[in-house]
Amino acid sequence: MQIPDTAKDSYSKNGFHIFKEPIVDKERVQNALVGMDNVRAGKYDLGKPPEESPWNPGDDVNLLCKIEQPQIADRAIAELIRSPEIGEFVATATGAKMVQVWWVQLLYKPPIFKNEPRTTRVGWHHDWTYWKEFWEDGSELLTAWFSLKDVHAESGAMKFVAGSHLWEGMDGGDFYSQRNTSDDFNLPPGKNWNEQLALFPAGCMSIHHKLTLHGSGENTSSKPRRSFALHLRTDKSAPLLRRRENLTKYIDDMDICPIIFGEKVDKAFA
Ligand SMILES: O=C(O)CCC(=O)C(=O)O
Repeated sequence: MQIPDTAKDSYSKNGFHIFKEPIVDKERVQNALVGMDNVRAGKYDLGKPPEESPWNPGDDVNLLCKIEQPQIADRAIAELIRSPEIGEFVATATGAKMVQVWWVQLLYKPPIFKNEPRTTRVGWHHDWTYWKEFWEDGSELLTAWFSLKDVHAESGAMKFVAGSHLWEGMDGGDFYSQRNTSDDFNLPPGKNWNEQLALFPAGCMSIHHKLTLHGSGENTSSKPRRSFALHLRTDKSAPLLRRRENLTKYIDDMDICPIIFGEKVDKAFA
């Protein structure tokens, strides 16, 4: 697999990059689709449930389904998220010596219900808002958003604001906001709100920096949008030990939080 050499420049300039060629083989993607269906149905072939989640089996199927740490519950999802190809692409774009998955979210966005929009939008936010109390300042953290199905504009695709990872003071976004408006942010002088949709085929992914503003609209297609968000760290990161019991609590468990590129090299593991 040829990794595009534009990835590094594009990621550092825009705060995101879209890999439009399939990254892992079709079989792993197909197996993960079955795994996603099983986890949504409460069937756990690894014998354990996922982490406590905003959506649980039996909840309204017309709502955005977000399930935390599904790889604890399902073997095929665990296989997908440990794909070394994902690690190689991320390392190429970031220059990292190590890439570790530290949290995973299953994201299933159903089509809008009988022309009635439900709460399936994702409001503009950056991820650091939710992570900063668990990681040392300056930690290099990013997300690989991996799609199991083709993503079209009408699927409720991810949108990124180009260059926003370089702006200061963009805290205050809200994942669950249904507003989807840039009015909630004060742009730095001279900066423009340039939204870009992340469209790509099944088996591909986008990556985004912890400070890049992103969100997504509702799914007006006839098919669900099906993806995983892999929250990643590089060797230039360290969890705050006093908060270890929270979002970083699995970080020493290599089954749940596999290193997908390089070897453990940071002070958290010293
Ligand atoms: O799936 C979405 O639309 C949003 C996901 C997200 O916020 C993330 O991966 O950081």
